Amino acid sequence: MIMDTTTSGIESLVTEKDIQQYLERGFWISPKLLTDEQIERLNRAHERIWRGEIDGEGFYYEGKVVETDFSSPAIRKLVNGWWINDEVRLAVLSSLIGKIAAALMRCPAARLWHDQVIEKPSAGSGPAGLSGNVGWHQDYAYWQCTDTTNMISAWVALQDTDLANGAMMTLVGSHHWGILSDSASFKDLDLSALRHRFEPQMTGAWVEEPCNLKAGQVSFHHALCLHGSGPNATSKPRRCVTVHAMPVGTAYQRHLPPGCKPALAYHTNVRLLGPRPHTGQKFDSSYFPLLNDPTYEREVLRELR
Ligand SMILES: O=C(O)CCC(=O)C(=O)O
Repeated sequence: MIMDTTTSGIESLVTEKDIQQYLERGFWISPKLLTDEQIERLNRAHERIWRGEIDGEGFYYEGKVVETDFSSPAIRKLVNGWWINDEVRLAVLSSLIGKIAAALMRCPAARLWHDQVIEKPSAGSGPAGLSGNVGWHQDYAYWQCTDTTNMISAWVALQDTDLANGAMMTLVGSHHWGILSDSASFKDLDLSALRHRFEPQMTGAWVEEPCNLKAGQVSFHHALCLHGSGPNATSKPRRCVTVHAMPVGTAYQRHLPPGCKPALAYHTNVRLLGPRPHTGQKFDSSYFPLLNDPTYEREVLRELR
């Protein structure tokens, strides 16, 4: 894409054609959205997080980070890094990502559902095995307590990323297949077994596409888009921050949609609605902020001009 640096807004970064592509294919890859300095700062943020350092006076969303086994190639992740790290907070609440997410969801504005800080360590010199994999899954399989499937994930690359270091892969058009059964399968590491699980439910062809990203590019995928990833066969960690977002006005739903197991009708975010949540109650408190912090947007647009 050619940047129109004469305009000052986000419209120069995501066009109507890009939005159509997202709606057809279920994902869209942005141009570089972070400056080199921001990428460097987020890499340092990762290191601080994995050392157990926290900013501010608050607490972890899911309790203290478990002791990390740095020799394991298994993925490590922290949910809601923005609660405890200032740099992650800036990136996650960025209006740059928020406005693009809203444009792709075709809604007036986006709110944060939650974030994830994810590191896929190097598989080392031995055979990679399955332990660094992320199983083919649909994000909405975990989010069925919300009243819309029109949710989105922004995967922010903190290094050049391709299949060699375990890039995410998406299945083209799979968001048109609806919610599949047993697709809360992030932790099922056998990608070919999962393909066998999903093939009978598919209403289109199995077309994998790697999300090849330069550092600072962001891939946006629909909550029903099947995606997963393989091992990191390089010597360096593969790092990202993911921003999971929803349209303003998204509300809680208690009813169990067909095929939804009771455990999946619950999400830890539901407790943030208070002790007696009710169907129709909006996820609109400060736990689910509007994605409108202009800091990153200012810095990036300044650099582009
Ligand atoms: O980092 C990965 O390989 C998977 C991330 C993911 O599942 C997501 O961002 O929704």
